Amino acid sequence: MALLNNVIYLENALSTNTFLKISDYPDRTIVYTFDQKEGRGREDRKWLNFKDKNLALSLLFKPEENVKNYLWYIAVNSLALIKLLENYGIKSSYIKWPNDIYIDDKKISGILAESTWKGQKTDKLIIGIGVNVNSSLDDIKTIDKKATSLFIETNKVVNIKLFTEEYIGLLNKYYGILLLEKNIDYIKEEWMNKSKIIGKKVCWVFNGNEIYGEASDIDEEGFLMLKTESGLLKVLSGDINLV
Ligand code: BT5
Repeated sequence: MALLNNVIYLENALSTNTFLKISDYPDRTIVYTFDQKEGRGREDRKWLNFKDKNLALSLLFKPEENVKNYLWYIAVNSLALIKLLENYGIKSSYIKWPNDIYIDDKKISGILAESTWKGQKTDKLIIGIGVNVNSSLDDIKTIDKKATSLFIETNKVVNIKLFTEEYIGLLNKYYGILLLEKNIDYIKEEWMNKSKIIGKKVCWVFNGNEIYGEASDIDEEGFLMLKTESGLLKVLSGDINLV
């Protein structure tokens, strides 16, 4: 039986992450829609969706043990998408640590990981991903950052339903490696391979601060290590930009 076998399609939703947060579904439920009306990004930013052209998909986990951080989950979602994009002929997509997928300097996908707690215990872990599948150049122009879609990159309209089924298939594969085989080494290696920032000069932006350094490694917990003039720093949040 597939690991993620409870899959719910919604005609529309305000936000698939919020939907899972406020409702009561079992561990390993997937919810998706092609019409998300109020998609959320990190730090109260907005995630734009273009009706019937974009995928908004969220996964619910109800872990038995507290999850120290969500980075391996974000990694799995990213690796599954990169593999799928490869299957559609795009060989150059990469991870902008920790939660974005880019092609060149354009964002095609973003991930929002959230949790809810019952006392000291993680109750829900929700990993939501938005993917620009068939959005047009005109759609993308309304986004305040450089962005792209699978359609723009390949000039072919994609069957979004099939794309989603294939993505769920790959999520099953990669979550199997993380949660059943518990092979974090494999996920870490693949994640580093697809990250393109290891060994490069980057700028870490957080709370209005900017720190420059070299992205040197991803540690055992999935955090990025930044080599700076004042020593090695562990990047816990914020954004990393190539310089
Ligand atoms: C993210 O935040 O990139 C996380 C996006 C997560 C969306 C999914 S959809 C399913 C689930 N349900 C939700 O409500 N959310 C999740 P962040 O790194 O903060 O980036 C947000 C920024 O990306 C915005 O401020 C824009 O600059 C840009 N952006 C917004 N919509 C975009 C789009 N469709 N394509 C590319 N970039 C976009």
